[in-house]
Amino acid sequence: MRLYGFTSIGDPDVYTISHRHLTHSVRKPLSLRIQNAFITKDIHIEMMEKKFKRTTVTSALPYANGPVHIGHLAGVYVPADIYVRYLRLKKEDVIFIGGSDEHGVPITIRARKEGVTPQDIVDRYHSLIKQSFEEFGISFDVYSRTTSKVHHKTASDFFKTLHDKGEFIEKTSMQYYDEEAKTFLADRYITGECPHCHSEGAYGDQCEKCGTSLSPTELINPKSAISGSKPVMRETTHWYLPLDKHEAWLRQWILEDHKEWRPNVYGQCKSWLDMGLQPRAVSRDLDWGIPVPVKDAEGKVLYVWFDAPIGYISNTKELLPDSWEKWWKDPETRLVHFIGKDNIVFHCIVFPAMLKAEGSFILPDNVPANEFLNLEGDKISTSRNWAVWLHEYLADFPGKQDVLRYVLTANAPETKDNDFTWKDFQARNNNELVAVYGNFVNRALQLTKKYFDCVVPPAGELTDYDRETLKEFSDVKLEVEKLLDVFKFRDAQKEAMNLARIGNKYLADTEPWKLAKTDMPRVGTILNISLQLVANLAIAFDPFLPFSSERLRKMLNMDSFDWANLGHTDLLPAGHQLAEPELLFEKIEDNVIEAQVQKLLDTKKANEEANYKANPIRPNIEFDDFMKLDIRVGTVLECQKVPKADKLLQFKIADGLENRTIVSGIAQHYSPEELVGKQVCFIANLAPRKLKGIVSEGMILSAENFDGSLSVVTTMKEVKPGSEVK
Ligand code: B3M
Ligand code: ZN
Repeated sequence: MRLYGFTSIGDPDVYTISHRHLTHSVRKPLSLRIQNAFITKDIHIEMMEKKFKRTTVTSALPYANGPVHIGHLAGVYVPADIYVRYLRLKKEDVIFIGGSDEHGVPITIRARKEGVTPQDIVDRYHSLIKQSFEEFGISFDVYSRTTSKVHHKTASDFFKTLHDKGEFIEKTSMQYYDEEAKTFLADRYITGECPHCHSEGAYGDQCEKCGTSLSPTELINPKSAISGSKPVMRETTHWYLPLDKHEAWLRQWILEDHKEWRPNVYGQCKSWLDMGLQPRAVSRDLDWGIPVPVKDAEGKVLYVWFDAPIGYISNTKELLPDSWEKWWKDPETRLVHFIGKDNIVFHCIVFPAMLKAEGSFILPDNVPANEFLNLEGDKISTSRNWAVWLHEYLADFPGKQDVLRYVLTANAPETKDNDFTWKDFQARNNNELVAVYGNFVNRALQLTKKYFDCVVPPAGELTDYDRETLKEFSDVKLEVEKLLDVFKFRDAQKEAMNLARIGNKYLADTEPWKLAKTDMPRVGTILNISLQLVANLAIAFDPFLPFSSERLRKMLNMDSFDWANLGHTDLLPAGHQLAEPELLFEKIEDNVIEAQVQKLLDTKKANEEANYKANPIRPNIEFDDFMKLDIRVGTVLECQKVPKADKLLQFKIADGLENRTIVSGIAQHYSPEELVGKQVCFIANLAPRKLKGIVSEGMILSAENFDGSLSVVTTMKEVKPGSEVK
């Protein structure tokens, strides 16, 4: 990342930006009152130079086939909500669009499993998800759904426009068809033997055992997951968006014009673009979804990833039937998509290509995608019930929405995957929310109650220390603002907490309770200053902890908040009546946390038992059969990732004779550097086979943990390469 230094050169409205040999001046827009900024990202300059009248904020539409958990909240909805609340506090024009994604194959699979209709599934989860978001204060202006009439029409018309403009190509291909169920089969509906690792139960799009992406025709002995019958090949025609035709402008737009995007987002886009874009099918043979609105398209629906992002537009229409267009078509509107990292390609490449092809829409200005949040060291998983579900959290911690919001932002997976642990949750509540923020607020309010009967005392003469404290406070405020502007929510919240630390220290240093007998006017000054800081904190934390700020607003008896007032020291005039103080946060005890940890341990145990049942010990074999296996120890000489295969590593192994190449599906569990020099056990006489074009001469042994994580098998003492394992 480039470094820019900002230095004031006299005129308070003009700043010099120096970057190596380049020096030029920019005029500071009035809305950004930066005094002595030093920022590490050029994005801020872009934001200062670009003038937008309004902002359309969208957050990924969750699939309505399960409840939402802390991973959703941390990755998408809390950051989006912080940003929107911040803009609203700045009195900017903003809309916040959300909704459920109710199409797609997984919903139909779930419905089939439960013996209900897809509509039943989405009705159930749409309401549950919507309610969870409401309860956590995710302040959508609209939360609708992709089964709505408005959306069906909008998506259908969008397809038709592209179709009529000749923006699609039609391609006919052979696809599996289930003659018993009389339906074409989605990739996920076909199972069979993996052509690479030969395990059973691989899906038509991927083998979950070895991680190789597949196409259904590669499966050995394919079976329909619907009827169990052997599917046959049939011709089918689909519409494709020729992304290859969009590649040139996409390269320019992302790689040149949007260098300020987060490195993870930019990097993923670059690697997609560098691999070369291919036409993408935008229709499917399925009976759940939006019918393809052209002639002779019976049994075909829009691909879920075609209609879902259009859902943002449909939901805006639902919110603002008469004025939605300015939020999507006016170049003075800024469009920002909040998503998780698995949605990057759709929001940065496919959807922009759709919008561009349509012709009248603006493109996203930024796509601040997050990495993933893990839970107690393991990947969050719906199927393994390894999650903290929002509705369960609320049942266990009523009224503590802000605590979770705070902890999730403090650990936000902004640059890398992060971990949620209950211990950390407790520590952040007790040591930060209670001991710093809550403590300061409570002391300031209680002292005012005690000495001034809940009335704001007048401030007398300020000491140098008072002035320093106020100055320090207003500097930090600028820092919070700057970080929010560039989507660094985690750091912004940390700075907000630093404001509380300043307040806490001020009270500890000035000790007004010791002066009460001797110098009441000085006590009044100290408390006046402290109360101004409290009012400031309520504003600074409002985007992050809306419930607490609202309670504090009532205690302070303030009408409303305005970000522009942040840093001001006259928010509460002398004589202003405060309400009765209450505790803002309360300590969370060990037993409460232990209960949550126990709940997870129980889940783990249940998963282990289920896993054991699913993988029982296989039938006995004869000794001679065992002797056919030749297992050896080898030393890893080289190890590297296999291009275009997320899960594969290529090894060069010293095996005592010559070196051999082995390809192994453990890239998600080890980085190549961790393995070089290590001893591994491998099957030495497995017939060679090709994986992604590389001939693999053997198989490295790993133990598979119940949670699916892999641990490579090694020897307890170092042995000579080529040693037999028996
Ligand atoms: N429903 C995928 C997901 O929830 C998808 C997002 C759609 S955003 C338009 O991860
Ligand atoms: Zn496989």
